[in-house]
Amino acid sequence: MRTDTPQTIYRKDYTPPSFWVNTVEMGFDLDPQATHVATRMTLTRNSASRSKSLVLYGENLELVQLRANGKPLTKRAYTLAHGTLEIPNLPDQVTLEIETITHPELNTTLMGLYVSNGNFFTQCEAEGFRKITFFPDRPDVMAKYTVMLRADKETYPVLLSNGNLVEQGELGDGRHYAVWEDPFKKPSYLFALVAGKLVCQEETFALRSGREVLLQVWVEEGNLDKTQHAMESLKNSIRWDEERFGLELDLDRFMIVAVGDFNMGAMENKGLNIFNTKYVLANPRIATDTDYANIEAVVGHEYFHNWTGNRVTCRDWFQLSLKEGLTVFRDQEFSADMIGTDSGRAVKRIEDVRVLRQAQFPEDAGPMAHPVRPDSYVEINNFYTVTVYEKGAEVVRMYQTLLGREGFRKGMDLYFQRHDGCAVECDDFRAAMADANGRDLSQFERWYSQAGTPRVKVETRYDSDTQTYDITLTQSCAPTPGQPKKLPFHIPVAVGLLDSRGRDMPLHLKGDAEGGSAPTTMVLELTAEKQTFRFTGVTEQPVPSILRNFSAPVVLEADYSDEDLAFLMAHDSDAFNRWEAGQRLATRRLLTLVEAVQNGASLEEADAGDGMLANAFRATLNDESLDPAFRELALTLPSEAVLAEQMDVVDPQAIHAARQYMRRKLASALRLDWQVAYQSNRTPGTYSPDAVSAGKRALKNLALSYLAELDTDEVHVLMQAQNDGANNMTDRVAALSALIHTQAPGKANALEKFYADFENEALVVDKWFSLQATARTTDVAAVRALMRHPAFTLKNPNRARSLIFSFCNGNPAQFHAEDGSGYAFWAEQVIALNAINPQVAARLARTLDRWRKYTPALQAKMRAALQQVAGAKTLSKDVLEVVTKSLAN
Ligand code: B3K
Ligand code: ZN
Repeated sequence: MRTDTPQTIYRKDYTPPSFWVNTVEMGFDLDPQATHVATRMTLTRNSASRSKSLVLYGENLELVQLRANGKPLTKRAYTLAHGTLEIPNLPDQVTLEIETITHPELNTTLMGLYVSNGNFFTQCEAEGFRKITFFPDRPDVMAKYTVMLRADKETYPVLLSNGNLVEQGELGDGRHYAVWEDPFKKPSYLFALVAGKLVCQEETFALRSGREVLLQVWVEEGNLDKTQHAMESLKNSIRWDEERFGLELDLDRFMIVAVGDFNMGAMENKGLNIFNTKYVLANPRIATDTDYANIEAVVGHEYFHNWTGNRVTCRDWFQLSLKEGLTVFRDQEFSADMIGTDSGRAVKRIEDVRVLRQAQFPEDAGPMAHPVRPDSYVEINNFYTVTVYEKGAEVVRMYQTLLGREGFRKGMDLYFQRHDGCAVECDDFRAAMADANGRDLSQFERWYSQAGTPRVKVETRYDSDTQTYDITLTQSCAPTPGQPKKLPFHIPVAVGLLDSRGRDMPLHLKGDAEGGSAPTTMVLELTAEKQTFRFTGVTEQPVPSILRNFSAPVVLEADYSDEDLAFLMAHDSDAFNRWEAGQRLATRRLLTLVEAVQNGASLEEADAGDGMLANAFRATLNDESLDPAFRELALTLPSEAVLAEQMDVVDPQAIHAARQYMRRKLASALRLDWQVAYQSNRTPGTYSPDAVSAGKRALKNLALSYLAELDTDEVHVLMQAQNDGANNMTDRVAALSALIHTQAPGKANALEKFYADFENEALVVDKWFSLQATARTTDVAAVRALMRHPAFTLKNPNRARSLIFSFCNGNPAQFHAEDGSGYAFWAEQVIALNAINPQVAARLARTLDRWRKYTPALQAKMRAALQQVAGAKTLSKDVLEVVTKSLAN
């Protein structure tokens, strides 16, 4: 916590460290009140550095002793101010010994060493290691670590750290110790320790090379019935990285540990991944299909970091997307490959693009917009964003789209060949891709340096005389903070042409060599501001399918007619664009209705006689050739957040009213079809989270949620029966969520029973809170009442997110109540959280960053709430950065 004006860090100011660290030995005497840490490191002066002094960082530490080459340093031999310890006049080779004390139990920030439910955990990325000891805590300083943990044996029977267990034993007086050695050099942010009462599921696993490794999933006692899926996911991840990228696990032991108090999803510490329980624990009773899929993705993600992040790491935190964008891309591909089918891959792609549009496009258009490789930050933790992660993954995906799978693999191979064991930059990755494929990717650099979502406008012209078809693409990108003008991006645009029967036409691009069979999808490379691509031999007027599989993270402006969209929705061989066409059609209708609401017109009149959307939806719903999972996505209307993005001035109430009207309309127009879909997509028998069963449940439960809009006795019975008879959490939650949106007589009971059934399952209690937080009838007063529930606490991030974040981000119509009560509530919670956990508080602070996009009346109230937070007496730099940037002109 600081009150002085926080410093901005710039990428251009990077300088190499004055010393390298070769080895680090650490001894921990673990005690929740005061943990004593003794660190011995050997350092070598970096001849390439111009600065003479050794710079170490430390936060909230008591410095007990400092010795250089065995001699204590007096206070005159160093300076210590603002978390920086500077030691001048050291020899070129030096051994430094540091003793510090930290107070884990008082540490509510969940960074550094902290206590959760009586056990010790650490979180060091990005700058948490400096809360454990003084250290050159920056990712380009990589060292070999040996760690000795000492603690009371009864209270802390399990002692874990990175790498291999090399020794353990008794210390007398009821204490014991363990020594861990990590054979690989690593930056301090990958350090971890865990100590406490934990149990594990373990297995030995044979790598492709034949080497056997030990895999462990550690949890609190009582949770061993929930580790199987994480273990399976880990084994699948190891196999996948061997097969797809030829990358093998480099350690003899790989551990996953689950912790209930955690700021994010999980952390890739070398050999000792620490996970939020949400991304480990699963069984059919407590976890939904989505939970199962998320666990697989996050286990994969953290495992894949072992190469992309750990073996090759980041030179500085501006390069964060080097490891995060790449690793998200890898986990997306892994999940898609685990489903295995083409249509399954498309479903996964649609889900990923939905996240991008719902969260990243708004970020790119708001005051916190930043390039994938940012140029500056105040608090690095604020830059673990959807831009760095998800847009970063899109950037990596574009290499694969441009170079092909094989070309991409060649680039990856060269990247590891060149940089294994090093801390590098995004530019090094791009260079490896370019050099391995003999391609010039210099313009592609702009994806890293320019913020904002490019817009690509499409114009087409068919000439029946010459049988040519022209596609003209024009790109532009709106200004973002600090970047008024943008240069053209290198954009891969995958296109196909459909004939009048909906079949793919063979593509011949003018100027391309003929020969071989003509492709039906072609990647056009848009590099100029405006470019025309001419197709020849086009025998009839086609309907173009543009940006297939979402080949670039752009907004596509194409003036399709309604008929074209319905046609593409019915015929496009590209499943992504098939989905996209339906979403466009629905968005168009919904925006018309929003306008009607705003003008006080009747929605029935505005919509009179228009059956096009309902007919298209019906055709999709009943098309048995399509996967249920795809149908579920296609029949889900664009979210209120996505609709808001389409408007110049956002009116949350009008959006909500229009979308609800459309849901009711589709519910009654397709009533019989929903009923049939409900019945025919049941999944009787033993629960399995596989993609086919999950897809059926998703479609069945979508049908239930539409039917719930009708609020009839018949539907009440259906929901109640599902609620009472469900043998898995997916169906149980879906039934309860449908129930609470109706007048069903059993709804209050069902809510109570759900709590009673699961009150000892923290992750399910989170679901119980978030279901209520996002219910249409839940207003601020109801949320405040829920906060008084004995199970609620702000201190646990999952719980805070389940209620407060769910309400502020997931219930727009109530949160944006006209009286501003939602904003006042938000300000209160940001300030309260700031005192406990700045990282979590700063995430919540982001909720209002797009205040300028709302109606003037809402804007004024939002600004007042932001100012209230900005004016709070003590504010972390995390929250201060967000509110300051939000309010800036
Ligand atoms: N690398 C971590 C994120 C750390 C966040 C620090 N505030 C998890 C991940 O992306 O895998
Ligand atoms: Zn990551």
